[in-house]
Amino acid sequence: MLYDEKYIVHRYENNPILTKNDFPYDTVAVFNPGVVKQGSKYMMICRCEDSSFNRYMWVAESYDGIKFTPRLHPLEMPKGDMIFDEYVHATKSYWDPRITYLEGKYYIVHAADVTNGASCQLGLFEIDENFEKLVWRGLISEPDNRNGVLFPEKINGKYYRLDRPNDNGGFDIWCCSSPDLIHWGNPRRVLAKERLGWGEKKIGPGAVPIKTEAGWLCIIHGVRRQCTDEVYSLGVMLLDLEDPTKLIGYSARAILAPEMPYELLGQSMNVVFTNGAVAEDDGTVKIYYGGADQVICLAIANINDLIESCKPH
Ligand code: BMA
Repeated sequence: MLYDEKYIVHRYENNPILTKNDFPYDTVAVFNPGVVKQGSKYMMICRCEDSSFNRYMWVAESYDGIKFTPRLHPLEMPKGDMIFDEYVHATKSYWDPRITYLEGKYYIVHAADVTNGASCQLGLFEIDENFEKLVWRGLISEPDNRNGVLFPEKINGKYYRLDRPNDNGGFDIWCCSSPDLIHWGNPRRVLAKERLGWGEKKIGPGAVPIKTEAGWLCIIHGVRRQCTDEVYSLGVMLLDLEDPTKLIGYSARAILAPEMPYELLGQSMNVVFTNGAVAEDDGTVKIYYGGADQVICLAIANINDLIESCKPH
């Protein structure tokens, strides 16, 4: 790791860990992966794009959390569901997958630029434990919403998710609940972008919330304006364990901001963006993130440092 004691998140020194060259097809970019650990194995679903701007979800596997081997082909998409075929598959609109292990099953919330006139909606897949067969569960948000992520357990009998409504929700982070993962309601805003200098334009959830004694630790992203461009950085917030609509704290400073060449220059400039993190037994957290919408990178933090950064400031 590249240790710099000014920071609490440390980049892997051989970043990026996956690039388009690791994939056999006409792949121009691979980024923003969802990641989950199954025993000693890390399962990653990458967001891949080809030169015609088709998107694929592509599984890569690892036994050390660093060297990931992509499979030979992308995941096959389910067939025969009218809504999926018409609104999602028609535009290959499954991107930014976030994988949650919940009650013995693997769920993937993804963003979808649906073709029904609305812009973005959230979609839900289920996948088997070998990550071979996707099952479509439906569109699960109102338009216009993106960056959805499920909590890894029911809380007081209900499922919870974080999401990011666009204009009408003010580009803030919201939390809502559901009895069945399909029908969602009771939306509450948990964090407003105005609180964050590094996310003054937009904020959104990132990786699956991590349960800690201090609360649900959530790695989030924020966007700020910079002259003609936008800068995407990462931060953290802490939510109440019993009621995740209640904010305990958040990091006033970004925990990771673009500064390496692979974060500054790519399909988009100045972007670090996460959909997946793994909390390890040794108290560290592996954060997987997309660099400049082009490559996949790894950074590591100590979980206590992340919690500490959410304390009042
Ligand atoms: C967000 C999402 C991400 C992307 C980021 C930067 O709105 O679309 O997939 O990494 O923009 O372009």
